[in-house]
Amino acid sequence: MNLKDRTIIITGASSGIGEATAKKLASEGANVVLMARSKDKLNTIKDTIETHGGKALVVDGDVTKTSDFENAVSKTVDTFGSVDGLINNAGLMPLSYINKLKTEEWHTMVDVNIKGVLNGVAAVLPKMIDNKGGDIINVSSMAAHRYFPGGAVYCATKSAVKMFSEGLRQELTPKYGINVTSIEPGAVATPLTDTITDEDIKDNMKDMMGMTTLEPEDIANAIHYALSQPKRVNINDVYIVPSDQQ
Ligand code: NJP
Repeated sequence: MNLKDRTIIITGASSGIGEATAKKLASEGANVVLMARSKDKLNTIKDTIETHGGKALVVDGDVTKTSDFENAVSKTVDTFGSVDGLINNAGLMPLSYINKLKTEEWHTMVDVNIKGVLNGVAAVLPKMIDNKGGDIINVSSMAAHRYFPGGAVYCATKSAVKMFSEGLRQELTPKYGINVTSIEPGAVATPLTDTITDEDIKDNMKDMMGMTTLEPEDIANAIHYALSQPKRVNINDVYIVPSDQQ
């Protein structure tokens, strides 16, 4: 399906996968709505998109705040007239070993990685139901398939996103024509690991230097693939890892 003039909100659009996805979808003709907390970065990305002939709107917001999502949907409708898609991509990964009891970081991951996704869905759903269709793409992780050291809470949040996506699909796709996809990437070269404070995990990360990673554009292409299918096709899951990763 052609993305021309479809309006898609992308959370976590200020860097990494979200930024690459915004640029890709805009280059395919979509109106993209860039949501994150870093307004300056979003404005720079919007300028780049517009320089290349695309259309973008910046709405700074925190996905943990329902009012920020409501504001994003309202500004989107005011500017472009509808909301056709939501990419719940914002996320954090402050990995730590459980015995360090970094409980604040656990709660932040639950708030952003899980509740942020729920807030996004709650904000767009009434419009999509009225429109009799839409696309919801949730960025989960290979962490939904397997645990890795220091990832107990992160893996739990991404498992929740994967299973929530399946529930959404079963309840919304046949009844309302809202297609739902869970994207499950392996390692991607982004600043995601910058939030790690556990020194033991940081040491482990040094051992992983040199490991092959995907580029954010690889995930953007997977998201574009899911979005551009004919309406009758629902891509349930995209599990995408570097070719030398087990
Ligand atoms: O990371 P990064 P990625 N409210 O750090 C935003 C998943 N994933 O692109 O608010 C709103 O470049 C933050 O923006 P800002 C991962 O779990 C990745 O890799 O300005 N936005 C930034 O734009 C995540 O779900 C890998 O700080 C908030 C964005 O989130 C998604 O991919 C592997 C926010 C993070 O961008 C994108 O992450 C995998 C808030 N409260 C899954 N908090 C990987 N990179 O290897 C953060 O399996 N953001």
